[in-house]
Amino acid sequence: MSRLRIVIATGNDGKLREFRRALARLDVELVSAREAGIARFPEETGASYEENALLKAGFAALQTGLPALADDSGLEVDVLEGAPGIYSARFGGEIGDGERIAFLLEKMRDVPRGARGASFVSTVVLATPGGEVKSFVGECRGEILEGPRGDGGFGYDPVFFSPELHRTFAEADGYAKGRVSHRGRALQRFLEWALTPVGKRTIQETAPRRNPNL
Ligand code: ITT
Repeated sequence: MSRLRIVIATGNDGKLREFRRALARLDVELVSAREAGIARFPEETGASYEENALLKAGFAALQTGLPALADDSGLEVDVLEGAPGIYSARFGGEIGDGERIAFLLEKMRDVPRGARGASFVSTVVLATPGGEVKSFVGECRGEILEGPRGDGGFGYDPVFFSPELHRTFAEADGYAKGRVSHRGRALQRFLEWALTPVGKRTIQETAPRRNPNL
């Protein structure tokens, strides 16, 4: 029998690597958006991480006829009142990761150590072509350093210092980041749910929501 296939609905190769690593235990074939022939995703017009993740997962599920998983995530900086949040990918405009980090550091230039706390937040959404939806959230705390350290990961990883790992996410290896990161935690919750036999799930865990976009 052929294995169940799930599309990973992201155009971000860093995220894709993290999905593959986190879900390696699942006996399913993970198909990237590129492999599934998806060249572009709809504009992220949602007002929350969940709405944006659903836009991506729902779109991929309908395009491919396969269940799809997407993540929408962001960096919430305490002194910036939670910014850039859902706008993290666009913070500072159409620029590269290095310039985006420089833009963030400039905004935090006068913020002393001890006041540079931040959270990474992720909502992972599973959507089926039939319109069922399930969400999983994950969060992690850290501090924004005054300069980048390390060359692994992607996005804001070089300036996000994790007290749990005693290093930045860009200095940590992928397994360590996956153990404590926002996306890693959301995906652990998805895994626990996916690996729980249906008869052992609570009613709340079993009942899917309907995709409001359909
Ligand atoms: P897809 O929408 O195609 O999945 P994206 O990068 O545009 O890719 P988002 O819209 O969810 O993804 O934007 C999240 C942004 O937040 C991302 O581009 C990074 O700048 C930042 N971010 C999220 N998770 C991160 C992580 O684990 N490490 C570093 N930066 C992260």
